[in-house]
Parts: sequence; C-alpha cells; structure tokens
Amino acid sequence: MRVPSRLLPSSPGFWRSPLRGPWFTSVLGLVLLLGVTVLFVTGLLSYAAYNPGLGGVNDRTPDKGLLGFYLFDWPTDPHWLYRLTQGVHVTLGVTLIPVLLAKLWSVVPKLFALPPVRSLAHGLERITILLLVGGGLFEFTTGVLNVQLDYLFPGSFYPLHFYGAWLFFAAFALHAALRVPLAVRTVRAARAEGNLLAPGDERANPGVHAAGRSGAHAAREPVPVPAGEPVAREADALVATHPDAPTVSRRGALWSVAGGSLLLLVTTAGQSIGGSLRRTALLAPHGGEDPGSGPGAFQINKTAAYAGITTARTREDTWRLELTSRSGTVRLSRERLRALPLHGAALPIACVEGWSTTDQLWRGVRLRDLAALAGEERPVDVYVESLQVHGTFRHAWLRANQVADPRSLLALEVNGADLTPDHGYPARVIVPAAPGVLNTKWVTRMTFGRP
Ligand SMILES: Nc1nc2c(c(=O)[nH]1)N[C@H]1C(S)=C(S)[C@@H](COP(=O)(O)O)O[C@H]1N2
Ligand SMILES: [Mo]
Repeated sequence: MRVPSRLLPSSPGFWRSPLRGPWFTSVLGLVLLLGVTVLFVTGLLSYAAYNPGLGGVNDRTPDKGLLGFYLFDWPTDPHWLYRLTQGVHVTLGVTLIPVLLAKLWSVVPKLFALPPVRSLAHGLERITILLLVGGGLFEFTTGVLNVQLDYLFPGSFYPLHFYGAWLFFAAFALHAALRVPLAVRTVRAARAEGNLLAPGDERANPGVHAAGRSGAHAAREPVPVPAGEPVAREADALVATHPDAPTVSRRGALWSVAGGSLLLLVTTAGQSIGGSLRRTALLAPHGGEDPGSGPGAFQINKTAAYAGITTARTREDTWRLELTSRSGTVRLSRERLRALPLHGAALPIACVEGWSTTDQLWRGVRLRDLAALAGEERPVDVYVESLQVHGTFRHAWLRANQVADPRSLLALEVNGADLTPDHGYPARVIVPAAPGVLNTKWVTRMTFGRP
C-alpha cells in the first residue's frame, strides 16, 4: 500500500507552515551567530577565572589537553569583572533559548530530507549539523540545569559543559563559515526588495519564484526553483511546498520569538544586576523572593547546615586558623586575628550560576599580611581549606596576584557585623573579580607556596 506522500516527514508536502523560508532562518541564524560567539567567549573566560592552572582542586577538567591553550592569569581588576562576564554568560544563554528553538524549528524539514546523504560533502555537512544541533541542545540544557537545579547529571557539570562547548563551537564555526554569506545575502536581498514579511509573499524568500500570494494556499505543486542558485536551493529545502494558510506574518512570528526572549531576559537579569531589579528575576533561583540573609541580607550559596558546619566546630574557644608555609606553622585564634590590622573592601559575590550581589562591605585581614605572618615575604599562591569535610568547593587555590591585592581579605565581618554562619563565620576569603567558588567560607587552614 502506498502511503500518501504528505504523511511522511521526509515528503515535501509534510511541513506546512508558511513561515518557514530562508529569510526567517537567516535572521535567527545571524542573531545566534553573535549570541553564541559571546556565550563561547564568556564561557572560556569563566573557566580561566577558576585558576585551573593551579591544579586539581580548582581544575574540573584536568584532561583538557590543548583545549586550555588560551588560559591566562585572571586579574583582580576591575573588581566586578566576573559579575559582568558570568552575568552576561548566564543571562544571554537563557535569553537565547527561544531563538535557538525557533531556529531549530525553522530548519526541521531538512532533518528529514531524503536521501539522507547525497554526496561525501553533503554527508560531512550532515554530521556537522548533528554535532551542531546535539551540541547546542546539550550546552543549553546542561547550562540551564546547573543554574536552576545545582546538580543533576551523572558526572560533574563542569567537564560536560566544557567539552560540550568545544564540540558545539567547532561545529558552529564550521556551519557559520558555510552559511553566513548566504544568510547575509538573503537578508540583504530581502531588504532591498522592500516588504518581505508577509507569509506567502514570494519576496519574503528571494530567489524563490513561487506562485505568489494567491499560490500560498492554492499551490499543490512543488515550488519551481531555478537550479544552481544557492539562495534558491536553500529555499527549496525550507519553504513549504503545500503551505497552510498563514495565521501570523513572518514579522509577527519573529516578534513573538523576540518577546519570549525579552520575557526571559527581564525575569533573569535581575539576579546579576541586583538592587530592586532582583525582585523581577522570578526565574532565577537567587532572584525573586530570595533576598538572602545576614547583615545586608545578601544571597547565600550553600548554608552552614548544608555544608555540615556545626557551631561546635566554629566556637571561638576551639576554632583556630592554621597558617602554614615552608618556614613553619602559625595558629591564630579569632581574637588574635581581630587584633591584627583590619582592612575594609567593597566587593561582590559573583557565582558561576550567574547570580551576584552588589558590593558588600567586608572587613578582615589582608591575605598578603597572613602570607607574611606565615613567613612568606612575597605573595605566593595559597591553598585554602575550610572546615567542610565533603563538597567540591570546600577548598581552593588562589594565585599570587590575588594574594597580593590589598583588597583580598580573610573577612571576619561584612556590612558592619560579624559574619553569620551561612556567610562563612568564623572567617571567609573574599577576592576581587574572582568567581564565588574561590571565596571559601568557614576557613580553617591556609598553606602558602606550592608544595
Ligand atoms: N567552604 C565552602 N565555601 C564556599 C562554598 C562551599 O560550598 N563551601 N561555595 C562557594 C560558592 S559556589 C559561592 S557562590 C560563594 C557564595 O558565598 P555566600 O553564600 O556567602 O553568598 O561561597 C563559596 N564558598
Ligand atoms: Mo558559586
């Protein structure tokens, strides 16, 4: 029995939306070209900000090989640097979701096109597309899940998102190299021809000499396409041969994608911008109704209870800070720490999840003073350990340039009061421009210098 050809996704008549066409796909593609490039760059910056060069404690992808070629010493200036780069990374990623989905929707007929492989070149291109679509969905999904749910995947988020990013971007760059010229020509040609936005209007898909507006509904024959023209070949694959009657114009469809993006933007961005905008960040786990706690009421990542920090271990009479270097070990009570010269610094917490605080007023002992106390006259790398027994962020390495910065503190107070247990009492690290993960809470030991 012969299946009527319009019932199969591989048949020309199956995909009916009159919105599909090279113009719609090109506009979305050009938006993604810019957006995904920014996502990739800010993602690489985020990785560099972890100080992965300092070793396994900081480096979640020790097997990266050549992929770490670009790593550099993350600076401490400007002090809001990571707030910016990671805020952009997460906010932009969330905002682009509707664009990504619309773009995939716009080209979905090509996924089913037969024959699956027409030539070697075509076969290679299809493999690239598979990596592109799979990699894109994977990166957006892992990113959103990490931001929303903290953890969920088998294996750590970091290597998955990192290796996935390289794979995705490699395919993306290749795809862009092949398609951007065409997309630009499509958009230019459409603009040159005036109004191109009504569905069914042949001018919406320059190069396609279809039956025109009336034909949009009536056409039952495949759209004739002059062979050989690249624009036309694209159109061939994207434009519905048997389009349904339009219910929205292409411009309208594009506006609804933009509207979806705008909605995500305003319900996310507040978690990074802070102030009263935080209340509009309804979609962000650390926005909306999560004002945080403690003096100044700013956000908390892991609470003391979650980290297993009991008051028995942080009591002033038992807690000690241990400073170690090649020249020996010094132990300080909190009282003796408080008697050291205390300095203030206005610095934010900026989490890899994209949320951040505005500047908080920290007070404590400079890391470089602690290095000197331990016997290191010149700033060196330091390994910071907390009271926490389990958990990825219970310890971290800081680089010498971070130790040297006069604003880098082992903080005892924030916003004019003692640290609360959730914000790291009895003492926590705070470093300008560093990601939140390096600002270790509940510190108990600091080892200066490389082993
Ligand atoms: N010991 C310890 N310190 C830690 C963490 C942790 O899980 N354990 N989380 C880090 C992360 S990921 C962030 S974003 C900041 C958050 O600091 P806050 O809770 O005071 O805002 O603490 C950092 N310090
Ligand atoms: Mo974080």
